Amino acid sequence: MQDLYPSRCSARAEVLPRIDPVLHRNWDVAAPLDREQAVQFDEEGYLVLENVFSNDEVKLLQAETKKLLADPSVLDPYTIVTEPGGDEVRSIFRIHEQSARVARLVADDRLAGVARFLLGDDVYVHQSRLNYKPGFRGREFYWHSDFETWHVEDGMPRMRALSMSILLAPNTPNNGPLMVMPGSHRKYVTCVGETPDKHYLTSLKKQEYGVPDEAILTELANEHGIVAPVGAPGTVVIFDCNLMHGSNGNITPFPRSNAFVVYNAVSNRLVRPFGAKEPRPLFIAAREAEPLRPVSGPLMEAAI
Ligand SMILES: O=C(O)CCC(=O)C(=O)O
Repeated sequence: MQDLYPSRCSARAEVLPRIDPVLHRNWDVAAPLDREQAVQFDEEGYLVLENVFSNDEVKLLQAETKKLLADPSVLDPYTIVTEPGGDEVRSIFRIHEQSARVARLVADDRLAGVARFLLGDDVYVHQSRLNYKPGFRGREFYWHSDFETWHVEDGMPRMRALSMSILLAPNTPNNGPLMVMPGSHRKYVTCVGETPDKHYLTSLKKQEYGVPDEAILTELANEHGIVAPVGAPGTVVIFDCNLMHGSNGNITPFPRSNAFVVYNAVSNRLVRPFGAKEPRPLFIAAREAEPLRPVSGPLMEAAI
């Protein structure tokens, strides 16, 4: 397959145009978002949906993540990533296959239905993770485009995927919320440096390849600005797979706990990686593209 988004194969970083649309379906009245929301996603590459989940649903999800964090021994050890230089949990991957409640969450129509609309296709879960940014010691996530890594290291052919961050603790300006450069999703920033074997073993703690050039980041930030969408638990932040984003460390006492779900269009399933010898493991990048059947109704203990 032709590589439409080559990266990590030249000595100089470049800014290339995006070939793919952002909104893959035209808006109509039946859409699960209103027209302004669809336009905002198209133009800025992100969208904040407040109060998507009720207080009771949030409590259920918070209890579930507390359980996952409290007893990592019941989890697949490969899916647990600790903070660099520490043993506190930074991320737990593949949470929808390790928890029935999270499996129900990722299929929820309020998430999967919106992903289907924006991506104009059936969707499947490419990746899920809990990013727990502990108080005092939670470290940053450096600037990156997810798509660059998913393309080079996983073999995602086109820009037809998105992430949803489900806020499970207050995300404030102080505790390391997600930061995005609105509009940056329309440019593809290539990176320098051949991907080493088993790069994921270090990159999930701290990324050293697939890192954008500082001069390009400066240009993008000057042109697009930086926004940090904050919100209460139950808020959902949706962002395009090629949006430049990152987050600062958390030196406040208040942990920041967000569940991330990456939906990919089934027509965009993974092929051979475009810039790595071996694909990353399945807990980071699913290679089966079984379409999700969205489920409606509240998340309830008894129903899970
Ligand atoms: O959790 C965060 O603040 C950022 C996470 C992120 O950038 C990612 O998972 O790709």
